[in-house]
Amino acid sequence: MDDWEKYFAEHPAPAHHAVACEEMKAFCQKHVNEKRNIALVTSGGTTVPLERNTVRFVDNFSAGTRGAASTEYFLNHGYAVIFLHRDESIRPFFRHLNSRVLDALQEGPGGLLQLSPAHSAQIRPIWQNYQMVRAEGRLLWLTFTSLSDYLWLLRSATQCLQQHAPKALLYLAAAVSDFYIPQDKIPEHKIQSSSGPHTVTLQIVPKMLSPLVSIWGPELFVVSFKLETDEKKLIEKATGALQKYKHDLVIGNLLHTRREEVTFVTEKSSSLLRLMEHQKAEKIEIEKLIVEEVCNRHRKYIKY
Ligand code: PAZ
Repeated sequence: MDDWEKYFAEHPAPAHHAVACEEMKAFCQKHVNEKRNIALVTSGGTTVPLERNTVRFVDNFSAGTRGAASTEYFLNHGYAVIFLHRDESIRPFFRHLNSRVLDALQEGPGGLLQLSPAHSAQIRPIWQNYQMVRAEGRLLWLTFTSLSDYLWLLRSATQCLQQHAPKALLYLAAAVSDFYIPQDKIPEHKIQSSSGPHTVTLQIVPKMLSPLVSIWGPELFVVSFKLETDEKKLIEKATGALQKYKHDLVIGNLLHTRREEVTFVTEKSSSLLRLMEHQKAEKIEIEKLIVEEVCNRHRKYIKY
């Protein structure tokens, strides 16, 4: 048995997994019938529980901005999107309102709260877009919290999309933990500080890109992201991933500059994509440019 098979054998499927699979199947079938391309966008960080009745867990920085913004741009390009995201992470469309909803409201006739004219003008196109996407049933929301929930959904989504290759792509922007605690080493109940210092040994998560590319979705257009903090390592690690897993594209980014620049790495070349000053001033998001480029490359892949 391969390491990844052992991982799935040791970790039960999340609750309602069968329902999520049925939803994905129906969603894909609908959009294949309507001759649409489909993108799976993964977004946000995974948790690694330290207890079975989880009070504490290991987490990471990702808020899901990249995945949520990219989802909107794939939808703008006519794609249907499966948005596989960390529960409570940033969500497409809603992200434009969440943090400023109270500032955007004012009292209207009869004491009813309504959006101020300025906010209303800003939100209207987003709201219209959202309503259109809803009416067309082009966005499927699936949530995960733990690493194991994420991996189960990722495998099922990839297998489902494989039926629709080459018109389906994977855009793996989630920040997935590289470490986990084996099931038999996780205590049932809350770890007690009265027992003294607690040592946890984290095991390496099997590299799921390997079965993903070679077994679950061999004909899909697969884009993975690589995050580093050390600039010197980025291209080397991105190229290494590409050579090892043989998928289509790695998008490299650095923690502190990820909103402004990314590097597209393929087997043949690497190219930097950086927001220009005027684009920053116009508040253009880098995800708009990333998704444009990914869609171009996917179009060529489909024609091939
Ligand atoms: O979620 P966010 O917008 O804060 O960050 C996006 C990101 C850095 C998690 C993403 O661009 C990325 O690099 N994901 C893959 C991380 C990795 O496993 O290397």
